[in-house]
Amino acid sequence: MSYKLITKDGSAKRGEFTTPHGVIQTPVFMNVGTAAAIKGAVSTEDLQTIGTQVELSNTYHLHVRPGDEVVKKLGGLHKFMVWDKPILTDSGGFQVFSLAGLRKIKEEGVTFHSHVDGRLIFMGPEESMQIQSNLASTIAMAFDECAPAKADRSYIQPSVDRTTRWLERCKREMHRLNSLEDTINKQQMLFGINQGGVIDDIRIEHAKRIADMDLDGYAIGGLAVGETHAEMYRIIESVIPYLPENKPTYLMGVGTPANILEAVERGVDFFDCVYPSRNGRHGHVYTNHGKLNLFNAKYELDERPIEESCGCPACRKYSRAYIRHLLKAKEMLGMRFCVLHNLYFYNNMMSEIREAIEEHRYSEYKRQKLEGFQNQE
Ligand code: PRF
Ligand code: ZN
Repeated sequence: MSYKLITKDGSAKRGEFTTPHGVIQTPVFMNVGTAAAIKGAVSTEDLQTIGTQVELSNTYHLHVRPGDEVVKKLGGLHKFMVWDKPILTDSGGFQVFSLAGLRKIKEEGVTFHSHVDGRLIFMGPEESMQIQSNLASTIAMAFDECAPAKADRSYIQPSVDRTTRWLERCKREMHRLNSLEDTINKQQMLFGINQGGVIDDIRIEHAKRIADMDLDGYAIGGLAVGETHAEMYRIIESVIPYLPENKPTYLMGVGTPANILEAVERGVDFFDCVYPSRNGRHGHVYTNHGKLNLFNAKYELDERPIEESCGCPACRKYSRAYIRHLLKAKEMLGMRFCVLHNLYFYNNMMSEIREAIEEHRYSEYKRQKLEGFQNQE
């Protein structure tokens, strides 16, 4: 068993997930490097400095460019990026539905146009597993359909049934690939993905079915796609009791610091989101007193760091005034400092969360943290 539940505080889990690329302490925030790069000129060496435990890349993007066969020839994603800790790859399911020019969904898989050169590509469960096996990530995600937020029962039920059949095919294909002589990571792990929109009974039935499939972990997909926060929290609460407690849970693509605090309280182990890097690139930085927009004129002569107590490479030395100047002058260094700070902020919050759960004071920690975010400077 690779997941060890260290302790619980209410429903919040504090876990330890052992992988062939090292141990992941949960709850954890995975740092997003979609195309094998963290946007904002952040290197894997930087990731070591800011406390990153897991890097996340995308099957779809790397298949399109540089091509998963190229990455395989170069020894896999770990060697390519020079990152020896865990990597999770998303299956392409979500990116194909949200980014690429989707053409058609069939039982076999989906056809879509590449966002790079427009060429027609087919991807099904087997193709997704083959690409992820070539990339040789630590954890591969199942190929799923993330249904639109507004979809009704008549769309969602057949979509979820197909996602279940796709999961069975993913499991079979991963088993086959892991036993091949020239597979780089023969211990690649597979996480299943729960779907079902905001319809509780479909979600629960699906959770029960995938829980029986003995996978390495379980994700909750199809959320943060336009439903309300209340609906998202309700679905997490509905589904978690039906997912194995002795396996990691992963809420895909979530979210704000407040969303993460709420989801941890309901039993989620893994998170990922583009917010810290995307906001950083726009000069929006997280602090314990809410978000700051460093483009604001009030920081022109502000000699304080972004956050006094922060240990990130930006805050240890540089002022808000200097970083504001860099951003306004469109110097890449401005973006880089903001992204490093934001990722550090998220990673550090996860470390505080783990400590609070261990000391069984999570609800008080969450209350204080959320209260702080309200006191915008
Ligand atoms: N499926 C996959 N990746 C995802 C999602 C999903 O539903 C989401 C939804 N928030 C983000 N990333 N495969
Ligand atoms: Zn900082």
